[in-house]
Amino acid sequence: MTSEISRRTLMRSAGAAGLIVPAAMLMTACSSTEKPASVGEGGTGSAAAGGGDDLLAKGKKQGYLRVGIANEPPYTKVTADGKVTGCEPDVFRAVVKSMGIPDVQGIITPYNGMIPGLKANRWDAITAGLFMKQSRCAEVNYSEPVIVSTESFGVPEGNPKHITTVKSVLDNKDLKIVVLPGGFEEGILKTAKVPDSQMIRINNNRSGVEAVLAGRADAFFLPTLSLRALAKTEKGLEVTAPVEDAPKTGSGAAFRQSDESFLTEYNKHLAKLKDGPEFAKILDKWGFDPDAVKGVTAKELCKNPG
Ligand code: 6CS
Repeated sequence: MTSEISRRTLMRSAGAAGLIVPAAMLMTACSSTEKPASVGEGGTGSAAAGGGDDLLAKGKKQGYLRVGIANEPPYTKVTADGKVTGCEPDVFRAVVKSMGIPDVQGIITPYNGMIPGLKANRWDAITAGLFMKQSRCAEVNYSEPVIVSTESFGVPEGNPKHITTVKSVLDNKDLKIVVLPGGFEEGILKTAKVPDSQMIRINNNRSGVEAVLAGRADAFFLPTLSLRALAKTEKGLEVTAPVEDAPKTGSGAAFRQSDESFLTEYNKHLAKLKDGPEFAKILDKWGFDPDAVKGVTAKELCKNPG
């Protein structure tokens, strides 16, 4: 499985996106290999033009597909040596491998750039844990769900402001809540009519935690497992129990609407993966409950408001 970064691709992506790729990744870049990059930032490569058959043929021909990711463990994770992993990319890689496409190349991007980037053919799919909701399902086609997960608040130890539900935020107008721009949690607060003045938008998870620990914000609203992963290294952060009045979250791979035939094939192979041991092995590895997604459909999750 290709897992190295091609220096040429990284520099092109970084240059094009104006983003700095951590030196560590460049250090591990293989110089002139034909292997595709496994991760870049804000890439501008030429992904498939729409049209499912093209996508499958293209993936088989070049040996990989490009995916939009966020680098937010355990949903997505780029290792120090540039490997694209995490629950969603690992499931995606297993499914497309069974379709005859051996590898995956990741492009790191903020959540609010994922659908525009997919539509602009900068990547071929989104495998970031981009939770399903009406507005997103109107723009892209999701595979059947891979994960179902919950939301929590990251708060200072002891949760001094007693932030446990969306209602507790609504009831205290002084509370400032960090959310990711265009993220699912921002949408939950908007749907609940939380004033915009109570939201602090930060695009970097560690900066979100720092804002809470420094007292510039009262909580960071993020998926439970993402906050628990951050709390392992960000001392002083407490993760609340799952937020009871947040909608049920879940995601799968997201594709362009023009790639309908690819999606149909993808779902067939995903169903086969779910019936075997590998699916549970991947989800268990990243801390997700493989049984939680049983019986849950994209149609159901796409009814989520916002
Ligand atoms: O779907 C979203 O927008 C959210 N998904 C994850 C995995 N993290 C935060 C983001 O807001």
